[in-house]
Amino acid sequence: MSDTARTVFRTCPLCEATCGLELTLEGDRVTKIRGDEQDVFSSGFICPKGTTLGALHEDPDRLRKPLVKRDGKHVEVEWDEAFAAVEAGFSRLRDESGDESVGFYLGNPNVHNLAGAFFVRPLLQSIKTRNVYSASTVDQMPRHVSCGLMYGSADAIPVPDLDRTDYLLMLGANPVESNGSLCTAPDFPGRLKRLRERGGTLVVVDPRTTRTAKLADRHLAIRPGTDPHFLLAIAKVLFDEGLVDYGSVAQHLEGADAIEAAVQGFDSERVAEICGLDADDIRLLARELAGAESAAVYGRIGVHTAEFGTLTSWASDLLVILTGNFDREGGMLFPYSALSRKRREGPGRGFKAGRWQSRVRRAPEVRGELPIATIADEIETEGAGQLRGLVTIAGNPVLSAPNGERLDAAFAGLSFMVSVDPYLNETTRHADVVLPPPSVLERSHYDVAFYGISVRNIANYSAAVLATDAPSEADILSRLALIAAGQGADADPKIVQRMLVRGLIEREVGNEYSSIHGRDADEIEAEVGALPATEALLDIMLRTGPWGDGFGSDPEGLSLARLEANPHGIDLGALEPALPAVLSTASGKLEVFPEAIAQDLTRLQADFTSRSEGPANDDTRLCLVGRRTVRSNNSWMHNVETLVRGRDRCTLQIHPDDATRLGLSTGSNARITSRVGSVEAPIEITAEIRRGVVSLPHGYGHDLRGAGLSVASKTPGVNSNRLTDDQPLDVLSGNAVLNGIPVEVEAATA
Ligand SMILES: Nc1nc2c(c(=O)[nH]1)N[C@H]1C(S)=C(S)[C@@H](COP(=O)(O)OP(=O)(O)OC[C@H]3O[C@@H](n4cnc5c(=O)[nH]c(N)nc54)[C@H](O)[C@@H]3O)O[C@H]1N2
Ligand SMILES: Nc1nc2c(c(=O)[nH]1)N[C@H]1C(S)=C(S)[C@@H](COP(=O)(O)OP(=O)(O)OC[C@H]3O[C@@H](n4cnc5c(=O)[nH]c(N)nc54)[C@H](O)[C@@H]3O)O[C@H]1N2
Ligand code: SF4
Ligand SMILES: [Mo]
Repeated sequence: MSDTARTVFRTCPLCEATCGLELTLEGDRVTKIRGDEQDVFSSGFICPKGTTLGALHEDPDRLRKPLVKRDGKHVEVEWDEAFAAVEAGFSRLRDESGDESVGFYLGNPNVHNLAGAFFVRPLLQSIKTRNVYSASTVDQMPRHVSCGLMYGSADAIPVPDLDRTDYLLMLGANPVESNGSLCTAPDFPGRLKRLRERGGTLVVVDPRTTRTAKLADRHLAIRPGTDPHFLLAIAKVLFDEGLVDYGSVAQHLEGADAIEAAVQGFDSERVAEICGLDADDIRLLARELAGAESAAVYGRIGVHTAEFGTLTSWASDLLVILTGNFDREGGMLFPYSALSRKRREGPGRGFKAGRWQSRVRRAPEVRGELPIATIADEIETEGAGQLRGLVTIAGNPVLSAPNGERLDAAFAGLSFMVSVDPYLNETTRHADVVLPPPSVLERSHYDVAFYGISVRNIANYSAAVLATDAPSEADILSRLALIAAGQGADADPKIVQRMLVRGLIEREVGNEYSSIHGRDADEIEAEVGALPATEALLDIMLRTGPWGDGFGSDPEGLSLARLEANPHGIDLGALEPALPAVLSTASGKLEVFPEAIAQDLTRLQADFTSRSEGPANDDTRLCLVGRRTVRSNNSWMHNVETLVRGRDRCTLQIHPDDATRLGLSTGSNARITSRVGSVEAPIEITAEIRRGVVSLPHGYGHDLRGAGLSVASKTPGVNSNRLTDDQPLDVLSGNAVLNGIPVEVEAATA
């Protein structure tokens, strides 16, 4: 290391794993990134994406200045001009068609960013619109809904006690490539290996023999879309064989009496047939789950982005509850993050969805959002309330949402669009104004969301590595909020920021359960007054949280200052049982068989009947599933040269028997056609996929005119979401169905 070099530590914000990084810099240049061996959580683990923070910062395609579209072309402008253009666009929209005609789409990186955590909400509140959409409805919304119904809060999400469990049943997840989701655990692969080293068992249910499946004791290559039937068949075996034992949660359960009757239809033999599995495996799994010292069940994208996503999420927790593994060491536990609000026993407000419906398809609202799969309907369908203007923040729905081609055309027809994004991507190329936030090195970081779904309680704050004169993303979002609220393009973003800080303090001093209840709000505000708003908000939340210093009441407790003094993070320990205090259902109980689930079960029973009788069992009818590879991150990191180098990863995986039957050979292309679209992709013949199933990764298709991704466009791949259908939804959550799509495959002619 040269004399001028310096080392900094920061958490990687790119995925849910929250790895600690050690960065070496010469001046403003990152010369090396490796895993931070002293990080309390990741202990030096890093994946290939973690080394690219410098490349992302330096990427010449990353926007440094706002863009405004003139005569169909994007040109760079100064910030004031860009905000003035936003103001003009918003006023025109509102005059022409009212607030409801403005919509929002919030993409995934919002949850990886403090600005997204704190400053999106005031923006949404500044306009009276129900047109709010996000990546959650192509992702985890089913899990929010099942947890909301069962535990009372959509954010009370139990996670497998990965480091202590003796048995893990995993469905539709591939953490060796994805590094885990809704289960924050840096070095997930290492943790799975250690599970087996200590004598534990890993079972993976996935139509593909993934790298995770290769680590498992057992791999069951299930037919896509049949996981809920499979899980309920296991539940039935537990009842039939007298293996149900609720353990210590029994006293907290509501609705348990009705479960046995409800699962009677899911006979192992019949279910095994539709799943394409062996009934003995179903029975074995039931006995193993019941017999294990401790056990957890974990499902992810493959089972959530499916027609019965919510039901499946419920059924996976149900098995944990039936076998006495809920809320106990080695089973499933609720994280208690440093930003949690303190828990208290007794009935809560419970979870409600469907407070309003989407205009065209009448899809129910969930968590204040409508399904992204219906946004094209709202844009295309004329009449009062038609969606005419859109703000996208950190998203790329043209590539990430179903029926991408239709969506692309719909966006082109909008009257006004603003995007907050560092890239001119397939979606933001439609924007009239693009507002780029500073780079990943130019912002501070704390994983607000992910420490709430983490396998240990951790707190870790990273200061910005490099300074910048450009507006922070907090400033950009605040200025948008002020414009939307009619305060004009020149209003000072500090107005919004001070309001947020003051509002939080006043809520805390007014809350009888807060550690600063009754304190003087001015005094608290003075204590955080010197900090930027983002840091002030974080500091207040940390200090009034369950581990906080209470602004003096517990001098040993957490504060931002304490985190700054601990650049490798602070480990607050393993997860602990949280019942009943974690429950906030209206009954104050764990609603193990919620009414909404009971109703949806009739839909599953109908599906079961049609699958048993119909052609769904015929493996010559192909269906499409997705996949992830470790070197990519949804749609937006294909512009990093080191990640996309080498072989084409956007291939159609197909089983040798299917390839032979269809006359497909390696080295040529296949044409894949679904109800909504058709694409061509290179063929990859592999026995590591179930017969009857083909797989394409998502996030590709970088060949659309007008985007500015020079590296990605050299190996564009195809958009798998031109095949996924925007019509079927998981009814309870509004989540899109991205797996198990019926397709036809043939040799491409050209
Ligand atoms: N490298 C990389 N890492 C990422 C991302 C990325 O794009 N690339 N994205 C991040 C994000 S936003 C998320 S949400 C997480 C997702 O994290 P994971 O859920 O682990 O994601 P996938 O790797 O897509 O795993 C889904 C698996 O489900 C299987 N599957 C498909 N259909 C079915 C089915 O019907 N039943 C069953 N049992 N399995 C099925 C697929 O074959 C696939 O292996 O990853 C995060 N991490
Ligand atoms: N077929 C299929 N489709 C899928 C999935 C699947 O498994 N199969 N997975 C789904 C899942 S789990 C997800 S999460 C979605 C993701 O869907 P989206 O969130 O819509 O898409 P991303 O590709 O994550 O795009 C993120 C955008 O955020 C920008 N960005 C990055 N960092 C920042 C930042 O700090 N600030 C701002 N303002 N912008 C930033 C990037 O430039 C990029 O344009 O895709 C979904 N789509
Ligand atoms: S696993 Fe996720 S958090 Fe860890 S280095 Fe890779 S991208 Fe970053
Ligand atoms: Mo996601």
